Order: sequence, then C-alpha cells, then structure tokens
Amino acid sequence: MKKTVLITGATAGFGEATARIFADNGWDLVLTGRRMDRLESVKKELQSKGVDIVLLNFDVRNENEVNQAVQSLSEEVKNNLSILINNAGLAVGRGPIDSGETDDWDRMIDTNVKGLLYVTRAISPILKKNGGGHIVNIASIAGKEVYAGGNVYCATKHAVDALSRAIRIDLVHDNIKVTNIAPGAAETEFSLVRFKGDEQTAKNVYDGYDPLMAEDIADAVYYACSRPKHVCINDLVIMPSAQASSTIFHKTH
Ligand code: NDP
Ligand code: 8X3
Repeated sequence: MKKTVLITGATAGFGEATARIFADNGWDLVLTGRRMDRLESVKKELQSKGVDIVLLNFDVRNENEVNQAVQSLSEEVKNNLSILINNAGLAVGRGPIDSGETDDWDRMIDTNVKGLLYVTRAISPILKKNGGGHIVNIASIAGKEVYAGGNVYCATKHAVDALSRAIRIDLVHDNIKVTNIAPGAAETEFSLVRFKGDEQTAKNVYDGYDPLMAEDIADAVYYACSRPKHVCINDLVIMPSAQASSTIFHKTH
C-alpha cells in the first residue's frame, strides 16, 4: 500500500533531511517551501529512490496559499496521506524586548504559530477522513526554556509545545497521534536566517562543540513515525551532548 508524508520546510535543514529518510524507507512525499529551485533539486535527488514526489510552493503565513496548495493535491495523494510534519519555522533576530524589531516578531509569530495552525487546519481533516494518522510538530528547547534575547522566538515555540498537547487532546478520538520534537542547537541554515545573513555570527553559535546535525533530528522524526500503531511518542527533547540547557555548553575547542 502506498503511504505519503507531507513535510513543510523541505528546502533546507531538518525538513530536507527528513524527506531523505522517509524516501529511503519507501514513503511518497509531499514537499513544501517557498524556494521552488530548492524543492526541484530535492525532488530530482530523491526521485532516484523510486518514490513519488509532489511539490507545493507556498508561504505558510498565507492562509489562502496554504488552502489552495492543499486543495490542488490529487485525490490519490490525499487518500494516501497519513503523516504531517510541521517543520517550517524560523527565528529572526536575538535581543532585548525594548529594542526588538516588530517586523521580526511578526515573521516569527506568523510563521511558527499561525503558519503551523493553517497547515494543521488544512491537513487534519484529510488524516481524519483517512482513518487516522500522525502529526509531528518541530518545536525547540526554546519551547521548554526561555533565554536572554530569545523572548518572541521562545514564546512561539512555547506555543508550538502547547499546541502539540492541545491537538493531541482534540484528535485522539480520530486516531491521530501527535509528537512534539524539541531540538537543541543544530547546525542548519537556522542561525544564518536568525542573524540575517551574517555568516560569522551564525558560525559562532556552533563553535567549540559538536552541534546536532539535521540528520539527527530526521532520525528522531522517523523513529517517532515508525512506532507501532498503539505507541505514541508524545515529546522528545534532543540536545547535543555538549549542551545542558539553552545557554550552557561544554566547549572544548
Ligand atoms: P532552516 O533554516 O535550515 O530551514 C527552515 C525551513 O523552513 C526551510 O525549508 C524554509 O523554507 C522553511 N520556511 C521558513 N519560513 C517559511 C515560510 N514562511 N513558509 C514556508 N516555509 C518556510 O532551519 P531548520 O531546519 O533548523 O529549522 C526547522 C525547524 O526547526 C524550525 O521550526 C526551527 O524553529 C526549528 N528548530 C531549529 C533548531 C536549530 O538549532 N536549527 C533547534 C530547534 C528547533 P523556504 O525558506 O524555502 O520557504
Ligand atoms: C533553536 C534552538 O536554542 O537557538 O530553536 O532557540 S535555540
């Protein structure tokens, strides 16, 4: 039987690595993101594994775009869809609240909270119609703790953490599992986006210790999604071994 996973933010980082591990395991993919060239190149690479791949090019902040993209899926793809990975997200800026850029705050709230909600609203009725499924939300250690300068990003990830628990309650009677994944520091394009293209500042975030790699999180996502039907991994906090909290790192080099 064909099985399909929809992954938001599959153009980079965790989303792209998660697409790869699902393809390696024979899953058909619906991959989404704003950078169509990136989606095309991921598709080109993963098609060689013999899986079907549909690309949806939309901004999760735009409710109409989200709904139109989901409506454009064929009945066959919709009927085979059983997993949604809510991964698309970002931090923009890091600093005290009194000098924060409100545009940055809007981007984080609109992407990490409202975007996740729009996609979940569009996809969850499809999972329900299919008799059940699984939603994986990529939250963060920033959804468990707060740290200096993290204010709005931490608030959005605390919201994701709360939504994971709330959605599990809402959808338990529809056989839909919900997994919350809370990574610590992982070297992806995350810091480059957060620091608005400042490569040196982004690189410094990962200096002196071995950060997580995108594949480490993809592996955890696939683990959660490949448990038996009666087992739900509710929440996973995954950190580099050298990270004890949001801000405490053992740096050796
Ligand atoms: P990347 O920057 O490498 O990837 C982010 C992905 O999100 C991209 O594919 C990007 O696609 C997509 N995205 C961002 N904004 C939008 C939007 N408005 N509409 C559609 N897609 C969007 O970062 P990561 O892989 O690290 O981040 C993935 C998730 O993991 C995020 O939710 C992040 O908050 C979370 N996280 C990251 C950690 C880290 O240390 N790296 C730790 C904990 C959590 P495109 O730009 O093409 O639209
Ligand atoms: C990303 C991890 O610690 O920079 O969610 O907030 S952190």
